[in-house]
Amino acid sequence: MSFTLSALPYAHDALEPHIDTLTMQIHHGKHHQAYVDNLNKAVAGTPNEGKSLEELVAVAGSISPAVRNNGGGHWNHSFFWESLAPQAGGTPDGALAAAIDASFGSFDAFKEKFNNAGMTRFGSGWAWLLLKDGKLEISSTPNQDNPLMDVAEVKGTPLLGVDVWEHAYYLKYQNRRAEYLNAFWAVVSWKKIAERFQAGS
Ligand code: MN3
Repeated sequence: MSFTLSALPYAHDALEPHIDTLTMQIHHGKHHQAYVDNLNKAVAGTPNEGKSLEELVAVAGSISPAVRNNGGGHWNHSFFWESLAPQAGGTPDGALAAAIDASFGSFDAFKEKFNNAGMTRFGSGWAWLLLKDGKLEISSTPNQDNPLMDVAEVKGTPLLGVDVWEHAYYLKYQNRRAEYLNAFWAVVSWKKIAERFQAGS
């Protein structure tokens, strides 16, 4: 049973103008597809063939770099597409909003800290909002690592992640990562993030 690329849960142009159509086409159809293809190649004929993506990610520190990087890439991008939606953005409500206020002071303070995690990740990687021991935390990871990995500096259950690899924003925003990070908030599906929060807390 090999890994496959799921279709996007919306059209390629659905996140315009915040995330542009061509970026979505290349990011999903080329970059994410390549992680899937390279993961399948890396596990073929090894004891890791047949293991689930979650099983592989959990032991990232003791598997080959090809499985760690491409398995992380497949997991992270699948999670990312599901975190976004057209006509989304705004602010969370209910228990998630209360937890964000309690952990970070306010929604604006949370956004600032999350954006800062994305801005200060040198090179390529991800910024995360995660649940750790029942509390919300913000972290960032290099390359295609994520908080589910045994090698993560801050381990926990990811609720929201943003891809800060240049391939996620360069066509529209060029070197302006801050502008991309600001635009990202307009397409965050707080409905999905709240579901993950409920399931994890
Ligand atoms: Mn990417």
